[in-house]
Amino acid sequence: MSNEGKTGISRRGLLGATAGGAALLGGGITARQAFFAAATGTAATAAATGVASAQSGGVSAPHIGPGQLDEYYGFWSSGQTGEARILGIPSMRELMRIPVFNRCSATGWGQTNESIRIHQRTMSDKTRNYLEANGKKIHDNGDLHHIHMSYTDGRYDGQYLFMQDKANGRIARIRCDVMKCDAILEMPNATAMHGMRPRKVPSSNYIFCNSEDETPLVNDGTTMDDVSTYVNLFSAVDSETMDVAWQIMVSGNLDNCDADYDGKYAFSTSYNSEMGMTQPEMTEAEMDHVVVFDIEAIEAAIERGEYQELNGARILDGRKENAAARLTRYIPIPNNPHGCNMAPDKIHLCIAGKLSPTVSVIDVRNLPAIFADEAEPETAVVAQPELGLGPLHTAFDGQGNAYTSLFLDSQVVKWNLDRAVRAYAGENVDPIISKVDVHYQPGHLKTTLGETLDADGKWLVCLSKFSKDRFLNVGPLKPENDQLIDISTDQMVVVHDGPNFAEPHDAIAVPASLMTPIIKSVWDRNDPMWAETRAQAEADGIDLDGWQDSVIRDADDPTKVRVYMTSQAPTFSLDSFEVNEGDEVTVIVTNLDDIDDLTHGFTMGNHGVAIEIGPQATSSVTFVAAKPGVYWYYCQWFCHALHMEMRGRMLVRPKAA
Ligand code: RUQ
Ligand code: CUA
Ligand code: CA
Repeated sequence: MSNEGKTGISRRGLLGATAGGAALLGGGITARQAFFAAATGTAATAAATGVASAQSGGVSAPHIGPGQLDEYYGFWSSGQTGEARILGIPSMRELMRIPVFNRCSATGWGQTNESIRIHQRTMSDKTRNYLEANGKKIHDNGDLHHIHMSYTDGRYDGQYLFMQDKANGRIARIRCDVMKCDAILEMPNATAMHGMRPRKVPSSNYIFCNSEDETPLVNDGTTMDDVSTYVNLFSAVDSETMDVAWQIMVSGNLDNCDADYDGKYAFSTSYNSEMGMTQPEMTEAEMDHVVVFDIEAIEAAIERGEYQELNGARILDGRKENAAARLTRYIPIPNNPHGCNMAPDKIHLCIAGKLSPTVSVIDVRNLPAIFADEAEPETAVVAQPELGLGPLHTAFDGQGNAYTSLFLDSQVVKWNLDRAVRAYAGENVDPIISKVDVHYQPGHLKTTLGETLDADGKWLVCLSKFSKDRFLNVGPLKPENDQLIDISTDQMVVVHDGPNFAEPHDAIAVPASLMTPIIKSVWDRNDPMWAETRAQAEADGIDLDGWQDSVIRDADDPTKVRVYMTSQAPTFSLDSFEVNEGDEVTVIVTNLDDIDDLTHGFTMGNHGVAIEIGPQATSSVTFVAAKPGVYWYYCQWFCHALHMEMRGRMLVRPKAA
């Protein structure tokens, strides 16, 4: 069978198995047109599929009763909301939100000095100046698509969660012991961090991330009109220091990425191999590609000093024209591929075709010969099953099966990897096992532990982009629909609809038994989160671990006042303090309560100031007391029968006229 026949879009492939697809494509329109048409289509079109739903009745949603705990922690991204979320699986109850790239009214994330330091740690002068010009200290938004946990030897280790911000080109880390963000990296030289994965083996020493949008390498406005100066960079972040380890220039753009289970390679899809600047240009070529990165070769090239340094990052050239360096290889893949998912069999990498109805399966054992120029890049592909319309992402059950989301068909298809490989080799076998309707237009889908060697084949969460008629109408802006699917049998069964706010792109599931010993209920008094605040307190002669009720005026700058207080339910140690109009006031609150679930807050009325202080934590906030008068501060986290009485006054004395 010629490669052409397998990769070309056949009429049968386009029609797929669905009536919806047939109706859409009846007029001889292209797959590309169908993709964009269906993305904005109606529920009726999307749901009118020819394949019977596997929902057979008789299987009911898993009931997790009041007071019962879930079996898995689900860590969810939230897209343009910019936060991370924790849901329980299988109950799909939302347990917590962790602000990362967003501002949070409840916790003061983005407002406390501690969180601003995290935001500003690697901020470039360019960003800082921009923010200052707009009266800001941090970006107020983020676009958090992908969230992944750190690995040791291909298994989750419960230490960190990593996530990216496509909007402002950042990578962040959450510490799993306290479930708070503790580091943000503003990526130098590259924009639009999209695909992001930790290395899986031997450990997640690197976080790999893709820049999706092409820009001039030196993006200072001098070569804007010359598109030939545009590049994309693949970056590796040191997961401990949260700084850039190295970057490598590629041909084309980068979309999603993954890493293998041998610690040798990373992979990125590219939908814009054309380097087009308009949508027609980006979808022009029949074939785009996957870039394969040889991690050891890259490390050796860095070691030999073959890099150029720009803004503190070491950059290698992995573009096609530098093939002789053997840092990268480009494997042709049809038509704007998207998802990039490594199977836990350690062998197969699945690339979803998006505009092609196929998933291309790469056998990583074929890669060494391709790097050695002993085989053509296309020989890496060992299967290319036609699965349906708009394949976006693939998940695995650890039993040799794959699950691919079909955006246009509004379905999940279960298929067998081995059968797909045999079919590609000419055997007459059908890789498809079953399909199930989902509601509607699924993006990512995730199986329990499916991105690890512990894939257990129990649950699949399908993150559907549209909910349309599945819930009460709440206005033109509707929730998403995260559906829970039982995959313990060949017949997939949708057991739960989970409405969710904008816009979970991705999720992972981690057994509660792994996380429970790691997650704390009370902070350590010496936590590094407030190390700088502690240093300031020591300089001020304040013991942050004891009772504090001090108002200290800065010796060098008398317009700066630091107000130290403690909180213990239901009181603040200071029931009033006084400052002068125009003072820059820093309030530092230490929560001396040391029991589970006793969070206090500090809200300064009429000042837009509110922060969370967890049990045994210290937190601080700085504002200018620009309004003479009496202002009450209060605790905004319900903590005690006398919570309402947990308040005090700030007296702002008017400037002498
Ligand atoms: S992407 S819907 Cu941002 Cu993960 Cu595929
Ligand atoms: Cu302290 Cu409410
Ligand atoms: Ca393309």
